[in-house]
Amino acid sequence: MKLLPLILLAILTCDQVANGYRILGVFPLHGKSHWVMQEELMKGLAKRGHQVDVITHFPLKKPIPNYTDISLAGSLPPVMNNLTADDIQRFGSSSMAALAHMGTMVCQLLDHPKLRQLIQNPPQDPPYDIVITELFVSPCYLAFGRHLKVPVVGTVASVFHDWLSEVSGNPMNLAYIPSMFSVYDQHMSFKERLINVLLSNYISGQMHYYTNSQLEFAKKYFGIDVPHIKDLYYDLSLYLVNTHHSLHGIRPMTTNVIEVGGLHLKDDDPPSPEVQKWLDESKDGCIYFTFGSMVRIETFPKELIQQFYASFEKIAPVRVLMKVAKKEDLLPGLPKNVMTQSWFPQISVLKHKNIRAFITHGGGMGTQEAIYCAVPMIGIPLFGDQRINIQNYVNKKVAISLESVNDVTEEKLTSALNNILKDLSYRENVQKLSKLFLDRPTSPLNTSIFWVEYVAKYGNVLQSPAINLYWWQRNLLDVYGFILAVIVTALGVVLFVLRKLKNLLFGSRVCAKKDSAAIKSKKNK
Ligand SMILES: *[C@@H]1O[C@H](CO)[C@@H](O)[C@H](O)[C@H]1NC(C)=O
Ligand SMILES: *[C@@H]1O[C@H](CO)[C@@H](O)[C@H](O)[C@H]1NC(C)=O
Ligand SMILES: CC(=O)N[C@H]1CO[C@H](CO)[C@@H](O)[C@@H]1O
Repeated sequence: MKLLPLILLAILTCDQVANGYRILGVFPLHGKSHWVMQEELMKGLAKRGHQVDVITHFPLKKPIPNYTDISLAGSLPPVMNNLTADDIQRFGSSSMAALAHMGTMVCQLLDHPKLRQLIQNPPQDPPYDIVITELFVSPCYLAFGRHLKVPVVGTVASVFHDWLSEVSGNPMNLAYIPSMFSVYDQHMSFKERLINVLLSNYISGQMHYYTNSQLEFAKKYFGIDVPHIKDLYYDLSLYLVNTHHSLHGIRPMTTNVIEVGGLHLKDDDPPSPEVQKWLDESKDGCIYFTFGSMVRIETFPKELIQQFYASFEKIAPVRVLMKVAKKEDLLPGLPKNVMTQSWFPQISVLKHKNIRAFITHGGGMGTQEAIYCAVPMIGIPLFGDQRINIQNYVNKKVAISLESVNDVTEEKLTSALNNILKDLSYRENVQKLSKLFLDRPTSPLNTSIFWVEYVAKYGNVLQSPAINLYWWQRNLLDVYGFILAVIVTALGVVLFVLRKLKNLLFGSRVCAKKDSAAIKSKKNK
């Protein structure tokens, strides 16, 4: 009788091993905020019993079974805690050309000895079953799939990029889907829709145009020769996108585009005893302030830091926790109600019952953490998609925006802080939004694992047939054009026949009149 559970267990274990895939994770981008999503996915796959090898700039601190790092650490200058106020000014004005150029720089890592070794001698025992890579501005890495003859999964750490719509065949109806670089919501006026169409087509065109030169890497390192960079995207079997309808709106997704927003969210380590004590003793509430993992607040101009200090002093006895990478570079005169640390376990801090608000630059991951922990936000966008992220939360009435870091004054910040602290509607709204965001049939990690295994098992079966059509076929312009031509021709024929009929019926009388008139005028001369 006791044998049955044992047999079942044995079957289950066998099943696990038999279904264990060998997975190559390709994440050569060195931004920490992009990495957190990839890290959770790859760790989750390893815990599930797959053998994962991961190309990354962030090797695991604590090894876990079945997870092997192919570390690129040190091959690019670090960006974590290394972005100054000047860098941000440059980023703020960066073009698609600059973004694509950064992508090309990341493609140069294909020359890294570890990657060359991997490309020339991919493991055979067992060989890879599937490749997972992050999609942003380095499509050259898509060539790994074709090279290893396995399906490719792409992850997207932000909203689905405008330039992926065409290559995935995902419907991007610009009448109600704002471009990722716009600040529109889903209700656009005529003018906004016009700009949205122009902007989205412009950035997609630019991105494909500027990344097309990355074909040279596909050719040099993989021996793959295709006419256009877009051809590499057609190898993608699945897209895992860090969005969710509760936060990013309602939009159609084709079968192989799966929303897994919040994949990186997990409970953190507890804060240090010092921070825990500070939070517990914040009886009047505490504000958490960070510009994320990359930006160094201490490099901002003295005038700006003074505005922050003055505002924080005014809201005392409410306390502030502030992330500062290098305390020694910070302007002296920090108010007594502010504590700084070089790093905080962010989710544990945001979850603390005394936290009342989050001052953020509006990064995709940090704002999701705020929603997860139901904390209202004050946004100070710095660059990239941060403006639209914050605008989106302002529209949902869970955030107040200070528009730009150049506009921050003591008065504006204090007024925003007082609003958030006193007007309870922000808190109520964010609690509702948090529930909408988290209520799912299964976790985003489990959803991702399911679809990765599905594609590993069945191959390229989810792709949209739309990728085989030209844009004008996809929009049925040829069909509508044909119908229009038929209608115009039919109208022409009817008009022609009518005119002929008219001539037949009344033609002789009219001619006779004309003739007699002509004769008369001749006679008069
Ligand atoms: C910061 O980045 C710059 C390049 O932007 C690099 O030269 C420098 O080494 C980095 N600093 C640190 C401390 O890594
Ligand atoms: C995710 O999957 C694991 C393993 O199958 C399961 O134990 C866990 O309960 C799942 N989590 C959720 C939230 O569904
Ligand atoms: C496929 C694979 O390598 N599976 C291994 C995952 O880790 C467990 C525990 O270390 C091993 O028993 C499996 O063989």
